[in-house]
Amino acid sequence: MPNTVHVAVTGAAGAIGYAILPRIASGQMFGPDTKVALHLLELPQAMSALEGVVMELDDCAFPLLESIQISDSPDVAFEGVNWALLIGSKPRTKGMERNDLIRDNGPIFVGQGNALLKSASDVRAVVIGNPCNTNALIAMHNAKEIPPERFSAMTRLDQNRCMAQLAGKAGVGVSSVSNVTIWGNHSATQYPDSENAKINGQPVSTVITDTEWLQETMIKKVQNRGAEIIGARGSSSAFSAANAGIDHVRSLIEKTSEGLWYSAAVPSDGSYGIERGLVFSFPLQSDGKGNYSIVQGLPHSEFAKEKIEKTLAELLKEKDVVKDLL
Ligand code: NAX
Repeated sequence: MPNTVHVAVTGAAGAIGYAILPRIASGQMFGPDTKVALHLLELPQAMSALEGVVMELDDCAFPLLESIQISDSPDVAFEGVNWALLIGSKPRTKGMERNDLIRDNGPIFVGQGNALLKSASDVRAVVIGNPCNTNALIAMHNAKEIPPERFSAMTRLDQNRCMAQLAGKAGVGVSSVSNVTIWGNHSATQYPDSENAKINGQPVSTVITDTEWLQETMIKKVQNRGAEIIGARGSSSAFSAANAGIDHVRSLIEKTSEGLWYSAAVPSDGSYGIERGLVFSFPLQSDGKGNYSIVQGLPHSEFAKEKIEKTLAELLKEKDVVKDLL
C-alpha cells in the first residue's frame, strides 16, 4: 500500500457517495497510516452538487485527506488511481424491467472499463452501481489488460443484512455471527447461506432450530431488504451501502483471520461449478498482500444447490443480455 492511496469514486454527489466520502477521507477505509487523494467523478449536471460535497469535505479538515480532484470525464478522474469505487449508475425507475436497467447502465461500464485501462495501471475496481455483478463483468471485459481478479462487485451489504437477521433471531450480538456467505447475484435471487455460517463458533442450525425461518423467512428478508427500505424510507439504502463498501475494501486489503471468510462477487475461477469468468459472489479469504482466494469445499445441501442454480441462471441470462458489450 503506498503512503498515499488514490481513490476514484463515481456518482460522488449521490446518496451513497455522500455517505462514503467522509468515511474514506477520515481513514476508515485504508487505515490511520495512509493518506487519501480523492478523484471524484460525476455527470456534468451534478458537478455543482459535487462542488458542495467538496466544500463539506474541506470543512471536515480531515488530517489524512491529501487532495480532492473533481471531473466529469472518466479518463481524467481515473488518472493514476489505485482504487475505483464505481457507484454511479442510473437508478431503476418505477415499472422498469431489470433487463432494461442492465441495458441502460451497461454502456457506462464499457466507458469506465476503457478509461481504467487507459488511465490507471495499478487499480482495483469495486462495482456498487446496480446491477453490480453484470456491470463488473462489463467493466472487466472492457479493461482486458487489467487482471480480472482486480474487479469485484459488492454483496457485503447482503452479508451484513444476513448477519443482523441471524443475530436478532438468536438473541446474540452481531459479532457472534460469522462465516455467512452470499452466493451469486446481488439481486433477489441471491442465496444467503446459513448452512455454513456459525453463531459463537457453532453451526447456526444448532442455535436456531426453526428450519422454516432459516430457509424461508430469513432468506426472503435478506433478498428483499433493499425494497423494504425503499418502502419505508422512500429512497434506497445509502449509509448501510456505504458502510458495506468500507467493509468490502477492508476485507480485500486485510488478512482474513484463520477459519473465517467474507463475501464478495468476483470473477469465477470455475469453483463450485460456476462458469469461469462470471462475476459471482463467493466466500473469500484475503492474504493481506493484495490477493484473495475462494474458500473451497463448503458443502451444499440439495436446498442450497437449487438456490445456487437459480442465481447462476439469472447471471447467465444477464450476461446474455449484454453480450455485445463484452
Ligand atoms: P443516487 O441516484 O443518489 O446517486 C447516483 C449518482 O451517480 C448520481 O449523483 C448520478 O449523477 C451519478 N451518475 C450516474 N451516472 C453516472 C456516470 N456515468 N458517471 C458518474 N456518475 C454517474 O444513487 P445511490 O443511492 O447513491 O446509489 C448508487 C448505485 O448503488 C445505484 O445503482 C444503486 O442501485 C446501487 N446500490 C447498490 C447496492 C449494493 O449492495 N451493491 C446497495 C445500495 C444501492 O442500491
